[in-house]
Amino acid sequence: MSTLFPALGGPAEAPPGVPALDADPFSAGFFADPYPVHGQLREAGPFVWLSQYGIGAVARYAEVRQVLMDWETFSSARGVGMADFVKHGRFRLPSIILEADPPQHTRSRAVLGRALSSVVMKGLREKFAAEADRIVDELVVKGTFDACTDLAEAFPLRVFPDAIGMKREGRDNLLPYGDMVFNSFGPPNTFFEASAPRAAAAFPWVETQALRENLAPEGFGEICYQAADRGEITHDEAGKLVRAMLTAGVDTTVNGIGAAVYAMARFPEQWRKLRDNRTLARAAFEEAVRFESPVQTFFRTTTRPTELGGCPLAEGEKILMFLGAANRDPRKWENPDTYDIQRATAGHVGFGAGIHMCVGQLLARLEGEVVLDAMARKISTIDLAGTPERRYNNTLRGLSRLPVTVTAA
Ligand code: OVV
Repeated sequence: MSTLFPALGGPAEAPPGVPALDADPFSAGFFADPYPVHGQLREAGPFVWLSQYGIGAVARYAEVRQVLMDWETFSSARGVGMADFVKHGRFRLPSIILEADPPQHTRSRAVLGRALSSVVMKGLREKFAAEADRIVDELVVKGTFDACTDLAEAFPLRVFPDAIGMKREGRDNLLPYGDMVFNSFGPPNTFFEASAPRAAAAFPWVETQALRENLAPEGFGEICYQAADRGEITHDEAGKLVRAMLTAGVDTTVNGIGAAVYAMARFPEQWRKLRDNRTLARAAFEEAVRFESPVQTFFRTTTRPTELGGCPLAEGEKILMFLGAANRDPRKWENPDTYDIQRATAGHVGFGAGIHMCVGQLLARLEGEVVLDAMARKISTIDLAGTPERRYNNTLRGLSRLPVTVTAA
């Protein structure tokens, strides 16, 4: 058995009794069609060994959820990627929310939770809905377009930086920047290396954009700085939380919206259902998040000796969670490979679970809902107009091209 990345992984050999798999879940072949390997991982056992990396993994719903819910044993503070901050260092300043445990995490989360609260979302709904209408109107006139760039990317890039309160210049840095950060959670493979040059200039730009002087007085960013004025966090931490929003909020929603549009193009009866009942728009987005799981994987690190799926674990071991496999585990879901907008999606782990569950989930849902609602009002039919192309990323699942033809309602 070989380890591709001995510097990152632990021992190549599986612990006694733990089934080992040779598949590489950070490879082009896997990204093109992860579902057969997801099935193998789930069927092999509750806890499996990835021989190529010398790392343990969980792919069944029950164990993924167990790890997510137990932050005291399965910590985020040593990084949620393959690299262990303690053993391998880090390539960027750690996030004070994603890569932190309580009590630091609790303070960060309280502030970001307020900046992205339902009350704040209520104030944005009208503006977001108007932008969705405008973009969809333009696309209906076009007829044939790339739903990836012209819709799934265009919409978040228009509304999200405005909602944060960002300047206009340089927003084209956001996608390459996010692409690199989400690649960095995997091994230092060719996908990571390819994203680095494109993102190099984006890193200093992001730090600058997160400064108070570069943020509008109404926006998520200023809400963070006002919390600092009140002493809830430091002003330096406020900047770090703005950076976290810029990192986590773009590529994720792009791939979430892309997942929903792609699903609608492949499941015409679901599209018809949505058109018949537009109150299903939010549920249709949620089911797209379960179905495609735009964030496919995250790691945790054990803080103490423990047991997972019957296997004893030492302190300081990385565990890979396959969120996408959990979201299609037949032990949990009926017809998991079917996109069904009337499914009870509660409990899906596409946004995670527990203390780290996506703090921007209400923003993501608002974006997804208003886009699907605008589409359902203005579009009659959606058909693929070419072969979709996948964007390969170590963490994110999504497309780089989604050619569609629509007809007006
Ligand atoms: C959820 C997420 C993804 C990427 C970056 C961050 C968070 C961050 O907090 O920086």
